[in-house]
Amino acid sequence: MKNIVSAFLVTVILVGTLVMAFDVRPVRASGTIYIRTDGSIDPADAPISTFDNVTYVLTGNITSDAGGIVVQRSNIIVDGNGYTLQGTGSGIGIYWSVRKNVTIRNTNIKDFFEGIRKDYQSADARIVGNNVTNNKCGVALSSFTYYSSISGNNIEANVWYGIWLDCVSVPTASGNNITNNDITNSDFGIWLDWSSSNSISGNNITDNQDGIILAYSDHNSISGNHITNNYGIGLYCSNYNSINGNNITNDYYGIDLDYSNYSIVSGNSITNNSDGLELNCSSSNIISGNNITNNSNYGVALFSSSDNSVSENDIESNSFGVFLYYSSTYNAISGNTIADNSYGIEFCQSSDNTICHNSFDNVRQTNVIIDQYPNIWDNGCEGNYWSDYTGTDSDGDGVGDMPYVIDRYNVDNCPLINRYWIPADVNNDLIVNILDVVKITGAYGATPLSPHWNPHADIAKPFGKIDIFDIVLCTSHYGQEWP
Ligand SMILES: [Ca+2]
Ligand SMILES: [Ca+2]
Ligand SMILES: [Ca+2]
Repeated sequence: MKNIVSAFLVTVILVGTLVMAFDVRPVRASGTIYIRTDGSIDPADAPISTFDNVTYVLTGNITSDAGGIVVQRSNIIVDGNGYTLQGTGSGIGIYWSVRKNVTIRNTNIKDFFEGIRKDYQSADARIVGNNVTNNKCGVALSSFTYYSSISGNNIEANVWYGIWLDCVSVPTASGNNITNNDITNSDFGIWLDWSSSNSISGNNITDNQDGIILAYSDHNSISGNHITNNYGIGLYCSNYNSINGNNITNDYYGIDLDYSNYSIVSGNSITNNSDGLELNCSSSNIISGNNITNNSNYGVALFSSSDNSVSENDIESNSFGVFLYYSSTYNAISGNTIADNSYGIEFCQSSDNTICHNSFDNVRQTNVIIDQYPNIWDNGCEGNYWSDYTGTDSDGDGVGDMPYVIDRYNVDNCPLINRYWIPADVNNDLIVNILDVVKITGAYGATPLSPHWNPHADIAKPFGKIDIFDIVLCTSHYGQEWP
């Protein structure tokens, strides 16, 4: 009996020492911990302390087989202090609704159904520097949640969504910033549903199934993200979005717009994906200044997509540089470098597109593949540069003497002798010098009806007249050479 009591006491002391040594005071709350409206913590013995009813600091790990923490008080900070809020696969790690100005920081949140959820009319939240892992959904913002930020979090291995902004009606989650998070190993890195005017910037989005998806979501900005080893950025029925300066590599597709209009895609690096940039049934978008290289299938592909502008992009070393398919019409493709692709540009059942001022120099000189649907290949005085053009330029105006004939419905009447680079190179000889100035002064004062009119010299506004502004633009580039 004495030995049994001794053993029991030793065990008690040992366990007590271990608990003190590791400062582990687990709360196995079958229930949930509440931060009540009056500032109290319920249950009172939960490992959370506060001195001012503003900052609530975890003092130990918490395990819950229901919801973890429910915030019922506005204007507070929950600081995890590096401790872990551990779930058992259901419930929500930290939840609040109709509360303003709540900050959640430095908390490890794992194994819940949802890691963090803030609901209806909860503005000014800050979700900062947390580890949110192994939940079904990492961070969820729902209806009417405004002016909140999700930044600097590690959001990893959440089964469905890393970050999910959702709502069932408009206006929805508006004006939220999602910045500088690491988001990995989810089905969807970031998903916006019916969510407008949000900013997604500077995130590392890696090894998810999909990187960023917008559905029915307008006026969002997606910029400066690194998106690797997922599907890249996908827009579905989403308009007026800006996708700028992202680095999208080793994804299945780089950027995919489906039924999405009036968006601007600029300054992105879209490399080493299967498809670079794809538009399906999407109109009036601007695709400009992107680097679209080394994609194994298409560089830029338009399917049943019209009235888009594709300009000033480097489209190089893809299988197909530019691909227009299924009644893609009235698109303007201008000023692009389309080089070293297996095929430069291919058309299928697509007409009335304007292709001008591009530079075509592709593998085995397969610059164009076309199927007798007519398109426009020059602007009346200048067309494109073709690496396989063999004509001469007897009058030295930079335009070849003979047209570049693709088929009888597709003719570049004004093929350029050298690649088009800047308007100031009036005679297209790859240097801006006195010869260009002379071309402009020779046409000075002319309008299109004048005998000495020279359309190549009309490089600056007002267009339709050669005047001092054309000379000023030219001389401002004086001495410049390609490249
Ligand atoms: Ca000529
Ligand atoms: Ca020149
Ligand atoms: Ca002018």
